[in-house]
Amino acid sequence: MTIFDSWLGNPNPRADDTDRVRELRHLTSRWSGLRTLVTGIGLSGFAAADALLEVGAEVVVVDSATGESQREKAQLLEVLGASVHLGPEHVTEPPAPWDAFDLVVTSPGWHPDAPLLVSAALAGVPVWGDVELAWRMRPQTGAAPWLTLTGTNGKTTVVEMLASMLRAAGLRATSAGNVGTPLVEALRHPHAYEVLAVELSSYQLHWLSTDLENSLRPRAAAVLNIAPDHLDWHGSPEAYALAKGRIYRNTEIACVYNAADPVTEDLVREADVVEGARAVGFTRAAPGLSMLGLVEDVLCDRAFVENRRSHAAELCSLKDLRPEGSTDPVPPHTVENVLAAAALARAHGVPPVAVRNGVVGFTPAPHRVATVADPASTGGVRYVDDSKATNAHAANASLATFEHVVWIAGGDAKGASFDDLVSTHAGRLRAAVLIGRDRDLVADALRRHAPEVPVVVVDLPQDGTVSDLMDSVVARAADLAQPGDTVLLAPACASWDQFRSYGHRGDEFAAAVTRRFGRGS
Ligand code: UMA
Repeated sequence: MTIFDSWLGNPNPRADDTDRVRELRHLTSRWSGLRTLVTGIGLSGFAAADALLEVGAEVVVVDSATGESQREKAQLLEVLGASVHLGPEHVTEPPAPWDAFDLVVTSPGWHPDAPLLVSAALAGVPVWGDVELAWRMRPQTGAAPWLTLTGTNGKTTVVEMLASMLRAAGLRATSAGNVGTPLVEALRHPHAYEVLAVELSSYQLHWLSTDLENSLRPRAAAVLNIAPDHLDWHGSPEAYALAKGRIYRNTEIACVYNAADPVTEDLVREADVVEGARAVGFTRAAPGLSMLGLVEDVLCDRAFVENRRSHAAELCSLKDLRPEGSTDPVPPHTVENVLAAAALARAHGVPPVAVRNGVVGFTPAPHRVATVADPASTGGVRYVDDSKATNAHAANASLATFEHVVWIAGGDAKGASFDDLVSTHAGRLRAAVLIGRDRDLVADALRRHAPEVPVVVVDLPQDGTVSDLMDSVVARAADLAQPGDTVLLAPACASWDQFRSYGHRGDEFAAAVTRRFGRGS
């Protein structure tokens, strides 16, 4: 038992795998007749139920919601042979006595304290997440290796960049996992992939099996960074970090860590890995032995080269990280993201030229430090959408990119505090415009650590829409900004209290900027 299992075992009891499920290692006849309860009919639950039905398992699905999308998916699964129960009354007690089930497969968003999952543990029924299920359902021969990554911030960017590098090397590759495509779905793709770039959330890592020997075995694994997040789900920063650290278990070739984030290196040290697996760091400084890093403006590799004592491979330059024609500064975390993706790709044998081509051919997803209006069209102020900064750690990275900032912040804080963030950046804050349910937490931190900084609170107008809200936010920010400043939407909070998603929040911000400054922005 590792430190992770002992820690995670206590607050959230889990039943060990039974003999019946321990033998489920590949797509063999043993799956047929397996009696499963799938909790959740979202992306991962639907994909898990579908895959289980295809291999002949008996499948019961429960979900507390009864909306149109749940009902449509329920109908489809029922046609395929599942029994589906929707509604809050079905997620407290099992639909039949527990001895009618061999295995529970849970969707990652289900909290470990969910009554049904606690009840399964007490009855000795193992609970796997959809990632464990996908791993066990890989074909016995020729299965694509997994390059896995997790972290508080940057996961989706890095996993897409990694997939881009793998494809640039001529490999049939895709991104899967928390990024959006459930892993069981990626596995069943008609043109089998040669390698998978896998993003794992702390929730998904929590729900890996307790049976280390048969569980996930990544070719290479990375933790990008660890900062407090999802504390309401995991209960403590330690439990969150340890869930993240599970990604290194059974790693075959390289455990990739962030040299600037000692917790990630500690997690490598604690991990049970395959003999011969190496620790490989990435750094924004000159790389030491077994590291990837930056020398002047060149990103280079001193880990996966021959003669690494005296030699480094050139991967790409800082210029390659900017969009064509852009003179925007390269945010420090972008350098780290590229190095992390490159480390995983290099562990899989991708040549330096493909790393560079993968970087150049990569388009970042929206709402990540994206300029939505440049100074020429607004009287000298840059407007930047980093709505994806849904926690303090991400907001820290984007605030660090700009010199003078009118900061738009607030939303659902998910149990976090903002003292470190505000005290670190007090000197660069021109003003703050605060929104959302937990804006007082941000305001309190500003009062404590940046009392000189003007703070404006903007409420959702009565009977108004979020577009009206964003119009006021942009108007107040524009009044406070001086030429040369950046108005930065980097809320350090989730968006769910007022918006459908961080994407919706960012779109509303960009639309409000366009309404104020016109299309040329
Ligand atoms: N449900 C219940 N009871 C509960 C909780 C949920 O009945 O107590 C039901 C909901 O009504 C819903 C279903 O379960 O029908 C949703 O399950 P889910 O929340 O696990 O979501 P999925 O649709 O299966 O999507 C999940 C990931 N969601 C979460 O982890 C919350 C998706 O990550 C992922 O893309 C998808 O699997 C495919 O792998 C999203 C996410 O927000 C992007 N992740 C978090 C993050 O990145 O911070 C971790």
